[in-house]
Amino acid sequence: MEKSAKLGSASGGKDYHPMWKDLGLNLEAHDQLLNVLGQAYKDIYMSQENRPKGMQYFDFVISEAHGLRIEELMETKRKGNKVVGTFCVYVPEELILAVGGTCVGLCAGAEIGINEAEKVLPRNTCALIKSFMGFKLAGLCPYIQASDLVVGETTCDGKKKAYEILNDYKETYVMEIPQMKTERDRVLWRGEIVQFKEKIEQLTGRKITVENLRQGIKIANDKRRALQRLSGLRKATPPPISGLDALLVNQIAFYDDPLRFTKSVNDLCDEVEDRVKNGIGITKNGTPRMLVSGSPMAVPNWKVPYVIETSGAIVVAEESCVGERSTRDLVKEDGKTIDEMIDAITDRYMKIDCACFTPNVERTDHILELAKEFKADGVVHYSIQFCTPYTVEAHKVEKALQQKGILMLKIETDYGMEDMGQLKTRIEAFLEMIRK
Ligand code: BJ8
Repeated sequence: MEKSAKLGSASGGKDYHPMWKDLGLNLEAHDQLLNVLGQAYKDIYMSQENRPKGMQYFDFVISEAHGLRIEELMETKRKGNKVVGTFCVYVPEELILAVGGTCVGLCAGAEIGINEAEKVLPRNTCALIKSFMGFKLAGLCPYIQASDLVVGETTCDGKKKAYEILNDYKETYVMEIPQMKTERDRVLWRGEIVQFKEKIEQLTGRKITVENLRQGIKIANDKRRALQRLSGLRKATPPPISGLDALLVNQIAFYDDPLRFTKSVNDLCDEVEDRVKNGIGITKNGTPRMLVSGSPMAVPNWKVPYVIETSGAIVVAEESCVGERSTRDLVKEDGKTIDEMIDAITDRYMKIDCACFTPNVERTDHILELAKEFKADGVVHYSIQFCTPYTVEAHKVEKALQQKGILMLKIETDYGMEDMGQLKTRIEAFLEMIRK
């Protein structure tokens, strides 16, 4: 991708309407979405000061998220490769990459399309689920339109029941995720991965071999390594990059070309590393450092970090699937047979500590570790409204943090902007408590 487009414009100058029409998007509503997104991006991202220059690449990717990136996906499809759309970090990307496929995270972070979603889903469904359903039903997500297959998972009840409805509009293959982490659950999950491998082979007409799977594992691991490197640099005092920018990089990881993305993150890290060496920060020393923990924040869900960072604090880490939870663990790369590689993939994914699991003590332990490593002054626990797993688990998290003397603020919100003022008041009051 050339870095020449107008930053923050959601179309980059070229007219993609013919492509969007071919994909079956609702052109009028989609134009409105891009206008809203372009404006929000300018207000939230381009207003930040002192950003690393390396963020220009990610600004550009965002500006072309529905344009050039979709063109690239259509091009790879013309060459006979497949595009697989997903909603969860449990879907093993390695198997898709092995056969030259592309794995993309589907649109699920905006309120638009909600009226359509509420025609088929109860109103009190979490915003992420309503969002993906709304994007599909309102004809707004070019990624789902470009996907040859959508892969869902039996994580929370809302998602697994919504996939039954989504399947009426787009073929949705569902992976069964266990609810516990005993040996029996591992056996179930390994079986699911083997079955998914067969599904991908059938979809692409290509065999997964030791060589191509090794390559798939390496590509996915390299991406995670680059994101781990960026995360590690945020431990510095003062923090060298804003939480908003780091979140953006993690969000883009779900749909950019993985090789180009990894290189761009490493380039950004080189620059950020220099900042750390020279003591250059994005904020002054003494700015309260926040760990945000909980439900994932899909593009363009920037509300909570935006409010935190415009209220005098900085986000230093995200304990979330768009953050540490999806980048922390690597797949072992020393497997010599397909069976060993499948074992390594099984083990890596079994470590994901989604609140859909019970018990889920690993997550609480990780939050405590992160709070310590990143020298967090407080934790903002974020649950998407009506997300039972994270909202209920917040109680255990708060108790564990209290025992360590770390303050936590519980936030439950949707994708709407109506509660921005109220959130700001609560976050400012929380920061006041921390400063005392
Ligand atoms: S591994 S966090 S990406 S399921 S917010 S839809 S849990 S009601 S998104 Fe998730 Fe996979 Fe878990 Fe991660 Fe349900 Fe909660 Fe909505 Fe959620």
